[in-house]
Amino acid sequence: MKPHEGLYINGAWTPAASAETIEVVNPADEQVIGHVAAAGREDVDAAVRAARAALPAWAATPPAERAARLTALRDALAARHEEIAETVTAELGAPLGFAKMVHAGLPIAVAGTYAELAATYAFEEKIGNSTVLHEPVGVVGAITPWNYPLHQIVAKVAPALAAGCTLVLKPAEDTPLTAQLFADAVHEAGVPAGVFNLVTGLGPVAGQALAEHPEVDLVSFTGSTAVGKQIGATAGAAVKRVALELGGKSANVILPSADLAKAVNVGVANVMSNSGQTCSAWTRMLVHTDQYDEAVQLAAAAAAKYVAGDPHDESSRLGPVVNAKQQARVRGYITRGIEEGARLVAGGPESPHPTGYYVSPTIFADVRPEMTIAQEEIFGPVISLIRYEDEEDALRIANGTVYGLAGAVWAADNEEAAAFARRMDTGQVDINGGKFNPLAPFGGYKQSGVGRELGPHGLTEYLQTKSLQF
Ligand code: TXE
Repeated sequence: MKPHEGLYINGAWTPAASAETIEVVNPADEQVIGHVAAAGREDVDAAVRAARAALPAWAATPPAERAARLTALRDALAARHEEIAETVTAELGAPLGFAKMVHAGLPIAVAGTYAELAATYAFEEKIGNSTVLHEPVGVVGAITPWNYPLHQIVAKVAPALAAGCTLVLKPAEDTPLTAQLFADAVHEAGVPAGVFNLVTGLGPVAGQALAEHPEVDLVSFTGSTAVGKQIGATAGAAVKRVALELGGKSANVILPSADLAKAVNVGVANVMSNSGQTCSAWTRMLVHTDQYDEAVQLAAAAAAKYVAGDPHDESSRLGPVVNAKQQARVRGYITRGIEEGARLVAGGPESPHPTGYYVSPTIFADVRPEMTIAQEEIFGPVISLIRYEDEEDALRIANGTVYGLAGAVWAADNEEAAAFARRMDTGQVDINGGKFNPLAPFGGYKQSGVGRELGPHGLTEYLQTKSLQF
């Protein structure tokens, strides 16, 4: 797509007051593919004022009409399915097939769920002699990352619109073109001017201005734990609502009764997809000591199938990571793993291609739970295989990080796996490879965040409660 020059404010592409721009780079070949405006404080302020002005009318719009706009938004996104996938491939480097199925397909489905929820949600309920009203929180500042450029946007914007909130979105600087496509879809869907506004820009400038803006009632942030803590502190000081979806170090627990080959293969696929840039990825594989050596062999063989290459080439199963900084960071973690004594059984710190920000699919064996690679989020195609002695040991290891976003448990039957999952300190667990549910709440325990996204739980984040006593 050809980038828009300005910012989408009050229903129109508007020139930015700031003269700064951001370069958009294709991580597969390091070529510049466009430039977008880098909003300054003044631009963010204009966008927030537009959202504030549009709030009363949108909040008072009947839910059925908000649902109709969301249906139109889903349709406008669906009409752009191919273009979204191509754009995500160009600015993130995701293999095109995966981009079509997940990067474009998932957010279209999620937009559909909120069209339905807007129409059916009980925005009013009776409790005894009270009528309880679930009202929009107000103006939302949404700050999103680059790893699932459209999904992260839709997971905030769709429930906010369903709730009757107005928004300003600050997407990641690496993937602004997908955000512009989204703004075009919102416009086409007939969402009234000012209800949704887009300010592309840098995190410490536009993102920070949005998070600090006194006219923003709720900040919804997805990104690094470091920035999340800062945003949480700012919001706390202003007694402002905040939702944080942060990092993870999820455990894939393979109990001795499980189908080992299936659990290992699905586990490797889970981390390799999107080049490991998934906050919920099962980056720690926990295997019983008796099955450990076999699991190491299976994992190394599975990783070898992830051929890194041009995302447009159908034989490529692994794209690059998003930028040079992330590539250096991931390679740094691999080096650290070797230095701390983990055993490399696939991949390594060398890049498989001279150009493009590629990282080799990497498997570490003999990882001890306290090692850096078993504690910190790497955000690349790297898996740590950790040995456990018995179930209690597995549970201690699974729960032994500051994070708690997702996880998986495998066993001969679902009940056995679910019994273990109930004891895990984490927000979402897949039982024996459980099927993805776009209505299930997603979010973190511990330092993985505050609040939930998706489905009705995701909608309540954007609502506040008033009770009338009769
Ligand atoms: O994140 P940042 P980065 C993790 C992952 C990754 C690491 C760094 O471990 O390796 O974070 O990624 C905006 N005020 N995740 O540096 O900086 C920024 O512009 C307000 C996990 O890309 O947190 C972008 O829009 N906003 C993750 C968004 O925050 C600020 C997804 C995320 O960028 C800001 C991505 C500031 N001071 C990374 N500074 C997940 N949970 O899915 C930056 N931003």
